[in-house]
Amino acid sequence: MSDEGLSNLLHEERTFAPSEEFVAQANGTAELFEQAEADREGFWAQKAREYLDWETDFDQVLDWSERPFAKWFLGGRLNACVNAVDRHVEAGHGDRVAIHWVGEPEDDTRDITYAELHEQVQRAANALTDLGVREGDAVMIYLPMVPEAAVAMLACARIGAPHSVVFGGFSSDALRSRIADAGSKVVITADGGYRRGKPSGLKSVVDGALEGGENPVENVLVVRRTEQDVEWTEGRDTWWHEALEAADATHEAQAFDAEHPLFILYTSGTTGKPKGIFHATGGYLLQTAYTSHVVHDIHPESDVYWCTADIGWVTGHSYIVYGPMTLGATQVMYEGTPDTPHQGRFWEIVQDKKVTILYTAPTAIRTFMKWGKEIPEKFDLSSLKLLGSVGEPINPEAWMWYREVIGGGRCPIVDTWWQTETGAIMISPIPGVTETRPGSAQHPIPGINAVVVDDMGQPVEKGSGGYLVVTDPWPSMLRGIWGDPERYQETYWSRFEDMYFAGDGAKLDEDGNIWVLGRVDDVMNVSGHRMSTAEIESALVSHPKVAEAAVVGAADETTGQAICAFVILREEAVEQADEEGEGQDLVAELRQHVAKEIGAIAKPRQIMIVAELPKTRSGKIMRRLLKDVAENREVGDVTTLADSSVMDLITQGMKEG
Ligand code: 6R9
Repeated sequence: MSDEGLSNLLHEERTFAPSEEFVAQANGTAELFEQAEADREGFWAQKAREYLDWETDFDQVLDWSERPFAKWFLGGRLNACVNAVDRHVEAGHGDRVAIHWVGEPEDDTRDITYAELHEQVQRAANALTDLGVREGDAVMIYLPMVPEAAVAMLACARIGAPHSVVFGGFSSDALRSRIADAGSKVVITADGGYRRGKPSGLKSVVDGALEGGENPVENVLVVRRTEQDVEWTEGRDTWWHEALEAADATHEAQAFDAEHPLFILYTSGTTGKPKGIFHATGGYLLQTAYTSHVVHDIHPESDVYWCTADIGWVTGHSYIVYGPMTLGATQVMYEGTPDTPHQGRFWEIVQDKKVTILYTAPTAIRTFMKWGKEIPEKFDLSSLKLLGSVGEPINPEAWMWYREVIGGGRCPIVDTWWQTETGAIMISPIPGVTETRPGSAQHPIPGINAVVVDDMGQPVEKGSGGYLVVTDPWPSMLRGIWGDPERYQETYWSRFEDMYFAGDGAKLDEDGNIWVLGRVDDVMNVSGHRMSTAEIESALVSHPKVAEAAVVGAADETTGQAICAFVILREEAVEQADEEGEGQDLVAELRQHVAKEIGAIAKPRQIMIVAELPKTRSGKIMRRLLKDVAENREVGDVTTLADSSVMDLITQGMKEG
């Protein structure tokens, strides 16, 4: 963000206090802050017993002796699936709708009660056990937004098999490396999913990942969704519905250690290799449930909650499956995109299902702004009482639009900062307490200690910027990077002593509010999805015509950042392109290549073929300068370049191209 943008942000002085009506019903209160401050571990211990059912109570809250490896709720044993499903049925809420599922094709809907969910997870747990899945075995899930995705995750949790969900937009190659990293013996997928009115293949992508070479996969369970033709490998592939029908309808769940790994989720880091972030059962379940209660203000008996994230991202894990379900909430799950079959689809769903709490991303909000307020205005949105935002900084303008146009000026907005690594919300307004400020995530929630520090790790003064760090361990913190404890220590705990470095830059305003500004490392944020520059660069360089590549995230009005690539061709390819005048075809070919290597979401918006890249004398690519070009700015200081004429060449080429 430019300095000018920054000072604009920090002059934002509007505040919005919650209405009396909201405060009167709010779950979160000011006392939470006092309690957490007085005795942080005692606070979390009390919350752990309030929000979760333990088969065996814990005898130690936190063990931080092997820092930065934390253990929470030692001695405690519980089952995440029992907490998210069984106990609601036992408490007499079996008839409550757990999921109002809305398919992308209109009128394709299903309501699933907690009792139905209970039967499904038991059958699925038995089916997985029948396939030989045991406690500790990783199961890969590659599914569209269908209820079976939640069932599959919960069934894994039920038998203590950590799930590894991969977003449906990833390619065979991306799947293959994740299967190998986690050593998954079983993959759960679907024939396909709907995307903008058309069925797209998923099973075929899994088949591609398992072709040639060795892999640990023994069984593939296939959910039937689109009924498209699929290839079938006898002895390996089984239909999900047949496996569940054949399985026993009851399953006795066993409790697992609080520290037992619940799931692995891959996320982009600063190097090309994605990191398998893993979370432990007890602390994760606690903090997702607690934040669903005090931040999203879910009242399970009366609210209809809707989180629009995909289950393949951490937001779907924490705020579709584990948080809301542990509370026994009723929620909407939507399969499709916001513009299928029309641009009012989200608002039609809010109206039809009487959604009270909506949790979505700034990129979606900015898209809705672009489409115009006339669209949501056609629908009755009066059921809404709270709005949430997650995934990237929300600019004050989009925040105000969200508040006025969607929230009718009456709904508090919670701008929630957190990460795959933090597992659950860390910084956010508490909606019945905090006076909200457009564009700022504001303060750590009760129980969490986070600050903004300078280069030396000292807290910054009000009005200054620095790095966002978490100063004390928290229940839902990542327990590590799967198979790579050193990388965990190095990535998060080496920049500042004894503090978790999140990778984000932040500012403190004069009132002490935290403004998260975005990544300070080589990770881009495109529509709220983390993409690593290194990962896309290595995909580009794997193309036979590419010699070198540099990728930057350029500011983009809708997606926050957009992927821009600068590519140097191999000599043969340059000659060929000149002769045949096929520069444009080559750009299309390279974009397609990235889609194949990583997935369609990683396709660069722009690829520029250049003769040289700006490098320092030590050979480091100066992405800052490329970013200036990609954002159409005057190019900054080039004095540290080995060859300062390179930037002239690039900008010249841009003007001509
Ligand atoms: C939950 C999620 C994490 C990164 C994080 C930051 C950005 C998330 C934000 C936000 C500003 C917010 N981010 N929420 N930035 N304000 N409210 O998004 O997890 O995919 O791991 O991304 O997203 O840069 O470091 P994840």
